Amino acid sequence: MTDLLDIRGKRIAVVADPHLSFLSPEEVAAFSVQLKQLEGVDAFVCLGDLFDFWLGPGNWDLPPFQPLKLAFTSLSQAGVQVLFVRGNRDVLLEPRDVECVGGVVLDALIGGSHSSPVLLSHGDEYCLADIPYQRLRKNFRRPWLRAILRTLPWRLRFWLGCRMRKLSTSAIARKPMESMAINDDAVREACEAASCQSAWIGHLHLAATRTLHGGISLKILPAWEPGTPFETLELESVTPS
Ligand SMILES: [Mn+2]
Repeated sequence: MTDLLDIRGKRIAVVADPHLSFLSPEEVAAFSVQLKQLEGVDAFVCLGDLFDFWLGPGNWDLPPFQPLKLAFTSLSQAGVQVLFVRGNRDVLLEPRDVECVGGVVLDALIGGSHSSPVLLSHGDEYCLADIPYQRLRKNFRRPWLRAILRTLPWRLRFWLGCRMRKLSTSAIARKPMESMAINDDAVREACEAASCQSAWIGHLHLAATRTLHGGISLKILPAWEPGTPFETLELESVTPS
């Protein structure tokens, strides 16, 4: 999973961590309305955790997700590139899972302008201090495990999803921020490998901007909530002051 799509030169709407759930249809509806109101963008990027938990095949068929499915489909039919970066909650997303809405699944991409490229990813890959999570992340990226999980009966996946969500919520609630913290060296290395001077991530559910050692600027997007506008990655002034 080292795909790195380059969409520099395009105007991109970006959102992180909406954590949409079939348990909160009103939030799914609010998000879908925002998608429908998007104008003047070439691409829409969700920087991970679009779903509070991706349950595998059948997830899109849940009634609360119908407005979302429609909104993404209209967007892609209108010529907007719809890009889903895998987060930790929807790590099991496969490209074929979003074909029905005309979307693309990936782990990272490059946006911004040709002179100021920005590396966009979920950001969990930089939280190296969280060792139990990094172990889980590695396992969920093993093709054989992914294949097994996909073929489990829907009811079992639904049960597992609800259970994982509970465990994950309580683990994060207890976790000190230090262990969630970003490893600056990891960000810098990824930026250097992609020839970018800036990185945009989500995952931490807080809004922050800082300049790392070496001059790399890091922007952390807050988790979307109803009423939060999508960010726009403009072609100019992508470097925070
Ligand atoms: Mn998240």
